[in-house]
Amino acid sequence: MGAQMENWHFPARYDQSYLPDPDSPYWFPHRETMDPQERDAAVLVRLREVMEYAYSTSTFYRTKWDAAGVKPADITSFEAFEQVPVVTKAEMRESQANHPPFGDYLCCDSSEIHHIHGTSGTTGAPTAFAIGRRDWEVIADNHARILWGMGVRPGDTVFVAALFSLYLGSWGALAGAERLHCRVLPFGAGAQGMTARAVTWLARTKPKAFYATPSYALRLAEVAESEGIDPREFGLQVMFFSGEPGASVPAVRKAIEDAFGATVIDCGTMAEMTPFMSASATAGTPDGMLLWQDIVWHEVCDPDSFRTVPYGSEGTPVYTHLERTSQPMIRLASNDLTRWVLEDNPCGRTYPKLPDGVYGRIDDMIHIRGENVYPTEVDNYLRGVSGYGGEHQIVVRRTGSMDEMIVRAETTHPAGQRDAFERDTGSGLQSLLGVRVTFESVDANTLERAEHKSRRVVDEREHTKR
Ligand code: 8LH
Repeated sequence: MGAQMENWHFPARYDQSYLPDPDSPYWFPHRETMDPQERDAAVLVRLREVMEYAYSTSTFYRTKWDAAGVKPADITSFEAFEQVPVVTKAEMRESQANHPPFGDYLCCDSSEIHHIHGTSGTTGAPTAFAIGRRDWEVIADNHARILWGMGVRPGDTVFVAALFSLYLGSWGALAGAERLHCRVLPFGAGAQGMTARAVTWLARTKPKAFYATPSYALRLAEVAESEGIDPREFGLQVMFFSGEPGASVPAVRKAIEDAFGATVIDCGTMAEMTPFMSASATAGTPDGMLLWQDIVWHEVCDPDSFRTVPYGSEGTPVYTHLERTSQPMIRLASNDLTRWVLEDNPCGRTYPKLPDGVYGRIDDMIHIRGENVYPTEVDNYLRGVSGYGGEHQIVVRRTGSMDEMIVRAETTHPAGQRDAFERDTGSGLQSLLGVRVTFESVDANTLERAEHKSRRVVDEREHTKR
């Protein structure tokens, strides 16, 4: 069984010169289309191997599992695996504070480290990611394989329009496209005037594929249009996105498709989980995200018990590396929300799927007057309203003892002619969300646009608590 799976080893080993048959939609036909139960059985053996490796090379996992009474050798069923305590971001921060800079979950020799990345640290102490040299090659292979699934081929030009700094998104996309023998344009993002320059370079190089965050793609379309250039002229065919919800939010997806005339592909787990593209749609199954279970083991779990929920149900993703030897994550809790299904995929891959993508973070969900509001619901709604100006903000504040939600949206309607827009949009939002909404409109192009991930929610209740 395992022997039939192409290049199935731990530690992983891939032939760096391998490319599939040009006519094959699959990079590894067997692994991608095999009976999912057989694949899961091979993964279970692998989970034990990865745990044995982590137990013997890291104090972090040894201490954690000893305290929980978990032994790698006992992981002979998925029920047993679900008893393995999850890793939280707080634990990683603590481990790095006590064992700087990479924490005591660094499982490889520090001489093996090839790249250092990290979180931006805007909301607390940054976390450092150390990625081994061999792991980087394996990540590149995995991402090349997933890009192949999206329809990207050797020789295609791939335009990477995301921050080239600590952020792993851009670097991971670059590594995959390089391994796939593409022509990569590591354009970047975030510097003054760079979006206008991106328009020029896209028009000049006419890439086949493009990578960014979804909000940045919308920003780029606005800038192109303001310069009199139709983004469809770039000739993009595949646009793949990660970093935030958007590519699976129906109205955002449609806005990108309409603006650029390209297929929109959603992908992405977490930076810690690089190869983060292990959740990704494909050319043949472009909606939602497939869980490439032989690269990273994805579970969708109850957020309290961290036991998997049945297919069809909502839960929080929990991720386990199957190939990383530097900082392997074993049951990393994401704090995100999603729903998973296992059904026939049109592309023929036998992976489970997140049909609505990852639709939000548990901690971004706004709890107001007993209701849960997902910011993506507001985004999805506003994009369907005629006269919406393209950007909005959600402010939650406490007035007296009552929580109040204010949605401030841009409109293209001229001042003095906004009454109907304000009334209809406000009442539409209110009935969609089930909470009272104070709706305000502002001029188009006045709210801040994201160059990276959007931050549309301002919860002033947290400030008043401090
Ligand atoms: C997403 C998505 C998505 C990420 N749909 N939410 O871009 C992938 C990696 C590099 C990344 O963004 O990592 P980072 O900065 O650690 O952020 C991870 C979080 O970003 C993740 O937990 C989600 O909340 C969000 N995210 N990709 C919806 N396709």
